[in-house]
Amino acid sequence: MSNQVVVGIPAGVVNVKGTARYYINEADVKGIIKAGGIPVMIPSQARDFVDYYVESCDGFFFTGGPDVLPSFYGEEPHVKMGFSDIQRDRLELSLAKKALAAGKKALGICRGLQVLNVALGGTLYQDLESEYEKTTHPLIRHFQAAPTTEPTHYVQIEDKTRLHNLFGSRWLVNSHHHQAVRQVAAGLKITARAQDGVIEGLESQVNDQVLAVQWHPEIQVVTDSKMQKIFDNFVEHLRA
Ligand SMILES: [Mn+2]
Repeated sequence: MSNQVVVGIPAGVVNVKGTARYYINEADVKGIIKAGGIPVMIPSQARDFVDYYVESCDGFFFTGGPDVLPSFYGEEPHVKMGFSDIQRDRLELSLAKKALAAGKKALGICRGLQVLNVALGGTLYQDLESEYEKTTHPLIRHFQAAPTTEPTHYVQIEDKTRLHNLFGSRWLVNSHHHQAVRQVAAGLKITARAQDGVIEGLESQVNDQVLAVQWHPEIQVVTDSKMQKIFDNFVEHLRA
């Protein structure tokens, strides 16, 4: 069983009928298992054991979730900033920094892409609608009203990227975010953008450590089976 790979997945807290519980969305776990990886939950309170997780997991999957506290990238909270979870921020930022420094690989989805960017020194738009500087195109809708299973906008994908190998130069994706990457961290490159220029994908510049998308492939996979390729590609790279 030496070909098995273990994927650490940080979990946030959700309040269920007055009881605080750790959670990872089922769709995220399914994506990893279907790709052949073994998922391991990392509760946000386990921050003291980050070194253990970095050593014992082959890779890490940073999932969707609440807004990263802007103090972690040197800003005061914008009036349109959303819900946040400081314990999860602390765990994930520490884990991302230490894991990448140790040469481990990471998959980031939605908030996960943003966490990886912030961990490496990048910044975010706290609220696209109020902060995004309009370039050649007006801002499109990134917080779709349609069910998340349905794709709503295109992404343009850069040549010679892992994303391009999976989807080609253009693909229709879902969109469930009001924040986005502003300044790209050193060491990362942009792999996909929406029509308005909003960053929809990031990868490592010189190696295969980071694969990240702004949309939700784990949910879109219900209507587009190709979305599983993101998980498959991540786990394949963990085996390599
Ligand atoms: Mn989008």
